[in-house]
Amino acid sequence: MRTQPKLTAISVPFDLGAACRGASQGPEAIMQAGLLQSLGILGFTDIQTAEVALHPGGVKPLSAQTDTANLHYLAEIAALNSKLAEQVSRAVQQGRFPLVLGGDHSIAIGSIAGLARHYRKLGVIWIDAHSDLNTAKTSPSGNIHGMSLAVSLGLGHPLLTDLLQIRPKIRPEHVVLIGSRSLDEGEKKLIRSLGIKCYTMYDIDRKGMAVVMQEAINYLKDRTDGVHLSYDVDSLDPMEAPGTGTAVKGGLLFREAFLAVEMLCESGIVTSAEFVEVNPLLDRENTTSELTAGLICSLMGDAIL
Ligand code: Z70
Ligand code: MN
Ligand code: MN
Ligand code: MN
Repeated sequence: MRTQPKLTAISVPFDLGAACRGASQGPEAIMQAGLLQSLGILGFTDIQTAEVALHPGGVKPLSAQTDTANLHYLAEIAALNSKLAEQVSRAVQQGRFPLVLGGDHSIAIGSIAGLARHYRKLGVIWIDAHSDLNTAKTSPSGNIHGMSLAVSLGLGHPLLTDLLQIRPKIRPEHVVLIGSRSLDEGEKKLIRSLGIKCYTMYDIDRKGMAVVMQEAINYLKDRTDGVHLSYDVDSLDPMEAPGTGTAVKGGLLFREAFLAVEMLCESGIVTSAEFVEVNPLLDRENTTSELTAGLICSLMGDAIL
């Protein structure tokens, strides 16, 4: 068995970036699916766990939603992500692979901020039914989980874009979107104007997942100094992953989803990852949390043979 990297699994029980509650219970459900035991069997002998929460211990004061100009829970999301950025940065500094368990997708703001302190040309693979490229101006919902990629590109409220005093965190030519099928008008405009590489479900159907992933890997390999995988489980078809807040029909099938992470594993380019939007309250017999744990294991090195 090969020597596995040191891991820090960072649980982020947070869901104020999403429209509905429940993704805050995602990390616990993924852990309950046996993630750490499975990684242990794969030879990960050095796994540290950490939790980043607004209210450690789970005591949440009931407060009114802080609503700043179409940015629901702006203050809470900024505070949470600033903690997460420090935690992710610490893991990298200690030579450990940061594996972040969400939580809604607004936590990508903190993950990417922490990574940006160490990688000057950070690549991001964003596997998602959505592109999360809205700003307060274009967002139809005001939910910040639909804005986290835009924020990382430097677009949005300064409380979010300026975390760790680095802005922008990433560049558009270092981003690859995979699985897109529900894009708002403003997001489409931004993808076109910034020239962001985007593999929609149309492209996956036309070319096949193997070709799409190989292109994405080749594209990022030479131009980046690290690659973060940001995996939103709503990229999966709702038949495969019912336990998520905004399921969108026509998504990735089980085999496509596994092939993608297996090819990423084989490529060796991934230096950090996060898995987000698992909502156990909407799940069916833990299908989605178990699938997510399986995808994480395959990304980290669970060879079939
Ligand atoms: C829509 C918005 C979104 C996830 C929903 C939806 C965004 N584009 N992201 N669920 N994971 O409200 O901005
Ligand atoms: Mn998302
Ligand atoms: Mn999504
Ligand atoms: Mn949602």
